Amino acid sequence: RCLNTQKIGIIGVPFDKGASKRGADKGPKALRESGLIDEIKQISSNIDVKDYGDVHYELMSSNGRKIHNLNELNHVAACNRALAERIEEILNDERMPITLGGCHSIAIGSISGVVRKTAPDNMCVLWIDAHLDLNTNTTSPTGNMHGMPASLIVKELRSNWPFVPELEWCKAELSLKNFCWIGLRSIDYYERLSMEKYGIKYFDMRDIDKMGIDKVTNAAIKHINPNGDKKLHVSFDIDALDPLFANATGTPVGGGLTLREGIFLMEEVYKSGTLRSMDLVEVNPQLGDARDVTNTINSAKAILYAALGNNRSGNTS
Ligand code: Z70
Ligand code: MN
Ligand code: MN
Ligand code: MN
Repeated sequence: RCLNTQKIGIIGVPFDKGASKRGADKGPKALRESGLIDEIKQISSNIDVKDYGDVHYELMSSNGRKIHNLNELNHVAACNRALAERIEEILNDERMPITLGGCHSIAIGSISGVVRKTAPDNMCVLWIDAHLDLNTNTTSPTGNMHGMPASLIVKELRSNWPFVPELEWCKAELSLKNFCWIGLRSIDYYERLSMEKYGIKYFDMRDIDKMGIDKVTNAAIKHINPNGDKKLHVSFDIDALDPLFANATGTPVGGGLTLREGIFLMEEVYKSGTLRSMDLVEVNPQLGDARDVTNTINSAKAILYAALGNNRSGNTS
């Protein structure tokens, strides 16, 4: 076996209950049916990819009461708890977990699973998104938990959360210091206040216009991983891309990344040699027309292939 074997584990999360629109649960199936696994194998003969199938979960017994402004909490909590265990399993197999969403609430489980196998100070997170996803149940204008995953996994916001027994398994161990956002252009009022209060590092679309995607990407990677010794998790929300390239998603926002910027960003991530785990979320094949769906799936795949070392000038192994 080649020394540079890249061992990858794909896990699907057919889950959309963190969002208000239905259909992101069909993302994993649409991606697989478009040939994802075989195409990954074609990137390089050094890639060894295993498909772990989909996450299944059972609801925990509930007292039927509802906590304020956390839509579908029981489903979000149960699904993510199950996902965290599958991520642990993939890491125990020494594979890089790639989580196919599903809505972005699934980052609660995917990142929690990674933290269980990594010292929190030894990992960092790049959050590629039009949105910040840093709401809590008191700041969220919608109650949709796909707008909250980042706030549940960082210690700085722990005290902003009430005690939520369903989410007790989810420990807030990461620090916002180890996070950077790229692609932002839709931020809620209280999210903006949090950005200022906690000095959150981000490059919004305006920064990309000013600096260009090369400088932005490398400044982001350098900021969260100055010595290159940390393990990188990338949480990629497909709505970071402009709706021209990814319209089949629940909350498209104009003025986003071009597909080329998205690909370049992930090529730089690959080149950094630090990528350890990744989410690819919010592909919703039930939105838009057939052309929108095909475009979005092709964009999502191109992003993932760039992260796995696909070379636009041709592959040699
Ligand atoms: C808003 C909220 C969101 C994705 C929408 C929207 C969050 N900030 N995330 N679509 N992917 O409801 O919290
Ligand atoms: Mn998101
Ligand atoms: Mn988003
Ligand atoms: Mn700025």
